[in-house]
Amino acid sequence: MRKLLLFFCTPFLLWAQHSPNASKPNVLLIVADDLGYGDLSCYGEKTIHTPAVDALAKQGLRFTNAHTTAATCTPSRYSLLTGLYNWRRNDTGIADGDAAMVICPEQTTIADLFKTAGYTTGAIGKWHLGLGAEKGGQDWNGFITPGASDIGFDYSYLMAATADRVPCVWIENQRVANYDPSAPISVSYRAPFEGEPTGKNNPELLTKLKPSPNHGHDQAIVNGISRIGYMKGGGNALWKDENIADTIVAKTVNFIQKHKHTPFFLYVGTNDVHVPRYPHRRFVGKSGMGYRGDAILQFDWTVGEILKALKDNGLYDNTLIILTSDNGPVVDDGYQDRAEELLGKHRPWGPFHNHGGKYSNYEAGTRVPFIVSYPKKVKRGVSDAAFSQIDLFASLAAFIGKPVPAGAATDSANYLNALLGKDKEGRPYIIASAGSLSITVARWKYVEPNNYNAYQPLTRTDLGNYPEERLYDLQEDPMELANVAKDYPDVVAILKTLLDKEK
Ligand code: NG6
Ligand code: CA
Repeated sequence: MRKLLLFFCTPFLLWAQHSPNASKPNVLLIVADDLGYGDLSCYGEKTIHTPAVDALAKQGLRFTNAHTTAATCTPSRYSLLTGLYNWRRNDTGIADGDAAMVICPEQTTIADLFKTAGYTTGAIGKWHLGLGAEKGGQDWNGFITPGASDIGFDYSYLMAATADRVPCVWIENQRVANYDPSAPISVSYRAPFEGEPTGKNNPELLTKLKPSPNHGHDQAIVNGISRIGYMKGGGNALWKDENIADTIVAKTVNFIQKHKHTPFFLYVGTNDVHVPRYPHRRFVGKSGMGYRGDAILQFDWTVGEILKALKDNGLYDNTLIILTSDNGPVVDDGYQDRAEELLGKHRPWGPFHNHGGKYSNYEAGTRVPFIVSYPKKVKRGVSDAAFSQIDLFASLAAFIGKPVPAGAATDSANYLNALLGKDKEGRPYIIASAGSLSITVARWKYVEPNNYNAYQPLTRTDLGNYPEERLYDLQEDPMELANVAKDYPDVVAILKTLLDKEK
């Protein structure tokens, strides 16, 4: 009887498995954290080997000229998810772990777009876009609202901010995962909790990583690592840094399996290679570059596992995969992980300015790895088309044949043809923000003058800020060493006008 049932049902099951997805491809967005242009072997690095990402690049399209809108996480992800420039607001800077939602529920996100198109939507991993209605007002022991579900995500499994910021717990569908009632959670970014050890006062408890001097990661201690901010409680719900990548993989694979019969949009933010870098022991010592290199290998493994899950579930060919990073690389970002001294010949910045990565308006701050795979339609190879993450919203709307909702994503334009490899030029100009704004048209990059700090001594970052206007010829000078503004006043005038028009 069972056999007979199976015989009659099989064609239906096969149909059910393939039919809905055939018309609506899945979209998977993998956003690495602080992964530099030079951190992947498919981007030409000989010092590190990233086979899973390289395999994706090999059968997809690898972009050489793709950009974030900002050189840090919160503003960059804000723009990616909303299609709005972060610099139009003054409150999208690096968010505390108890920050309120940076994207208000009234705004339309890329997740809303997919949800209204009949997709199941998910966000897994690093969030860093605030939770709750007001700073410090979250109920970490109950329902945290508003949250990801209010901006279009049906499912969420998130770290509130970064691994170096409290609270160090996973938040699943707006409640602390594995909540431990015996250890109620309190969080403060103002003052320590009485009786709770801190990295500053109890360095003997820092069994896993010590903070770098003066960075400020010397407050609450969780899992033998001190963090930014203070927290109390958490008990069994506290994460173990060495398991973060495994958790992200497990939740992602689970999501893929669960939704394999219906179309999904999944946003996966890896914790790698953000600080504190404390990879699983499977990866420790494997890169020869210390924890930072090992975290890159862990990232590569993460990608491999996710791709495998897509393949195992028969979804790989029908999933548009985009892999990118939220900002450029940084070496010492707050912990004594020996990243600097073990770097050797590795250049996280690739061909761009040394120490001009994260936080900087030099190319390495905002030009990022960007790989697109969709075996059905994406041309294989390398694309030099100019692409900005700001355009993901409108381009993905076009991909699924939906109009951008009225009033939403007003900075986002449709460059789907660039994503698919049909358009070799891409966006006519790229705007990025880090300190000041810059605009790039073809080989020319103009950076507005400003009076911000030129150098960040803690991370040894050259921020690229100058009191006079700058013009770089990226073709001749990808390191942006020579300011040629005085030699090309006409180019400066054109770029400045174009930028002013956008503001
Ligand atoms: C900085 C932190 C840095 C990192 C960054 C956010 C200090 C001195 N440094 O403020 O360690 O957490 O914020 O990184 O506090 S991001 O990739 O999420 O934007
Ligand atoms: Ca980041």
